[in-house]
Parts: sequence; C-alpha cells; structure tokens
Amino acid sequence: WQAVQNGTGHTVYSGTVTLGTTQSGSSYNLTDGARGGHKTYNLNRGTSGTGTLFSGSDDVWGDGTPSNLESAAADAHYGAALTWDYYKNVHGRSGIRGDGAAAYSRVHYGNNYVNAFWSDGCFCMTYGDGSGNANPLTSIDVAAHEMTHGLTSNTAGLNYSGESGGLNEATSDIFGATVEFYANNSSDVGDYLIGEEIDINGDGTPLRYMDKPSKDGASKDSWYSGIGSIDVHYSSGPANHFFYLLSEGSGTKTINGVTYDSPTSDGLPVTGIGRAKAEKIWFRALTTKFTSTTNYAGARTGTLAATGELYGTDSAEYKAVQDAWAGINVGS
Ligand code: ASN
Ligand code: ZN
Ligand code: CA
Repeated sequence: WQAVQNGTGHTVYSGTVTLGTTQSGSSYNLTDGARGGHKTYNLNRGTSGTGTLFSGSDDVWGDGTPSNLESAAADAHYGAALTWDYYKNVHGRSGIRGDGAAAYSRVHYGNNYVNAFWSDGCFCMTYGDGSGNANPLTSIDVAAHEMTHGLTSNTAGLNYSGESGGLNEATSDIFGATVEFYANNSSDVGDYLIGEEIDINGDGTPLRYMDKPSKDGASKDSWYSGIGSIDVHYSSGPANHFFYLLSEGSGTKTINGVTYDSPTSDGLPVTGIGRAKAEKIWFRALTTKFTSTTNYAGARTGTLAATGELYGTDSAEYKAVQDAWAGINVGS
C-alpha cells in the first residue's frame, strides 16, 4: 500500500523544509503525491538513465551537507514543489503542460559537473554537484529556472538561439526569481539575483543580476541590433532588466537586504508597478502572445497586449510597460 506523506528535508541551501513524500509499505520515497507524483532520483554520478528513486526507512532526507546524498535531493524536490505551487497558485496552471502531470528530477549527475538543465526528451530536470561535488546546482532559483524551460517549451516555444533564445533564458531567470520570492524561505530569501547560493564563480558572487545585468561582465543591459548573435545567457540581460524595471522601477532600492541600482538606457526614470503585476504580465505574454520566433520588438508588443487585457491601455501599468521597454532601448 501507499500513502501520501509530509517528510522533512534538511537541504543544502534552504534550511529545514517540508517535502511531499510517499510511504510504500515500510519505506518512504521522494514521490510527491500532492504535485502530480513528482519523483526525485539519484544518478550517483552517472550521466544516463533515471538512476534510483530516493527511498529510505524514515521520512527524513539529508542533513544539510552536500556530502550526504539526500541533501541535494531535498533541495531539488523542494524547488520542484515550490515551482509547481507557484504556477498553480499564482498563475492557475497545473504543471508544466497544464495537464496536472509532473516532470521528474535527477540529482548527482556526473562528477564535478557545474550545470543543471531541463530536457524536453525526458521531461525532466537534471542537476550536477558543482565544483568539488560540494556546490550542487539545486538552489530554488536554479530549480525554478530549469523547470520554467519546460513551461516555455510547452507554451511559446521560444527558439533557443538569437533574440528568442535570450527571451527564453530571461523567462527562466524571471520565474526563477519570482519563485524564490514566493518561497518566502528564511535561508534563501527572494532577490533579483540568479544563482547567489551556488557559488558558481568561487567568490560568492551570483551568476546573474537582473537590476543591471552587465555586472556579471558579459550580459547586456540594453537591446542593440547585434544582440541576437551573443550567447542566450547574455542576450537575456535586457529582458531581465526590463522585468526588474517594471517591477521595482529605476534607481536605487533595497529589498530583503540586497541593494539594487538599476539604470535606464534613455536616462528617463521608470516607476515600478510591483512584482505581482509584472509576473502576471510576463506569464500572460509568454503563454498567449509569444511564439517560437518572438524577438525583443515582439516581446514589447506581446507584453503591451497582455497588459492592455489585464489592466487596460489607459492604465499606469500600460505606461510602465512602455517606459520599461524604452529603458532597455526597445521601442519608444
Ligand atoms: N543551465 C543552463 C540553462 O538552463 C543549461 C544550458 O545552457 N542548457 O540555460
Ligand atoms: Zn536556462
Ligand atoms: Ca536568487
């Protein structure tokens, strides 16, 4: 027999959390019965197949250290649950395809593997353990980023190259950040930084900054005519910046202890409308306006159409969307 349970996870990055688990006879496993049956598997440094479903004799997972193989599993399982809950509770979407079906997660991919990825083929997320197998890529924002690639793939289908590729990457960063805020986790508070927990640069700095993307040394703050030729993780910069400006406005602001300073390309101020409205606009544009070939100009048109439907074309929200795009050199 099987029963839906609430287990306890001691994660690497998010402290002690509740995990959706399943009791099967006398053992427990990482199958989240409340969220489409999302499962988390152990690849144990392999790079193919599904590995083995995490299971054990008690419903406590990990000890907070990366050397305990259950710890990163707890992070990944938690990140998937948060992302599921976010899309369901904030956007009314049940699962990546909207059909109530879960994806699954694989942790401990390869040796010293410093990446994580979504795959349409397996409909799954995969996480490496990072440098020294000591920094698993399983923080909330990274998990939500990867799972959102599944959403994008099943909605707009933004091609993963050129400007549409940058918009695809930005969509994953945007919802990576909004899920982290939604989590309201005291060990990993919400921010407009991506990957600040996983120490991918070895000096404690984040992977990406949404208020001023160029702070990473490679991403662009604003659109320019050649931006479709650079790596999609850098051409995402202007769209990440757009989302920050629309949410919080230009200039200096401190949120949850992090100080941001967001410039605009035209030097004009942008008044933010708040993250709660900005995320509604981006989600509606992604799921009802964007297509596989949407570029920056099309993203402007699509978000304006979505904003008109949500708030009206005479609204302060509509004006803010226009101003935020102008602030990254798109339209005017
Ligand atoms: N972590 C990367 C991403 O989600 C992996 C990749 O580039 N395919 O974008
Ligand atoms: Zn990505
Ligand atoms: Ca973050």
